[in-house]
Amino acid sequence: MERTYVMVKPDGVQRNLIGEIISRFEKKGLKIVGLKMLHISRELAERHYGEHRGKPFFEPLVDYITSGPVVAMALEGKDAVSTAREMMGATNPLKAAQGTIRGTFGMDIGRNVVHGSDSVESAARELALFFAPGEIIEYKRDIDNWIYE
Ligand code: IDP
Repeated sequence: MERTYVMVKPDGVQRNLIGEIISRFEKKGLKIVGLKMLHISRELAERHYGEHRGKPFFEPLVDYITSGPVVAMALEGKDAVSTAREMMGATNPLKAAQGTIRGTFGMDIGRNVVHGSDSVESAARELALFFAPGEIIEYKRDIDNWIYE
């Protein structure tokens, strides 16, 4: 089973979309193995988005992601990284397929409601940035027999 890092961004929190977004992942069958609210520091934001340093949107992106609390999630499941990305839709919400989270709830690339790791490697890196080892919870979910063959 794979793990991914998903986050409700500050606009998602302010727009009362926390429950809606978590609910979509839960209903899909992804298992929540880590969950918390935090206010991201500039230092953490700059590490998380390190690959974008130097790009014109880097500073506005750090301002955005530190502008209010976020909800951080560790999700586990079959192909969790690509599954969560597909559920979120394209980075630009106006390009994201209808029905996806960004396609349903977003208008602007700089306010795109959710984050999800883009590869297994970045998932491991981001999970380690946002969760201490003891904050990822291993547990058995009886319903898994009805979700997986
Ligand atoms: P992703 O979030 O879909 O993986 P990335 O290219 O990794 O997309 O970009 C990270 C975040 O930076 C995006 O989710 C978006 O909030 C912001 N971003 C990316 N490109 C732009 C841009 O051209 N203008 C403003 N913000 C951008």
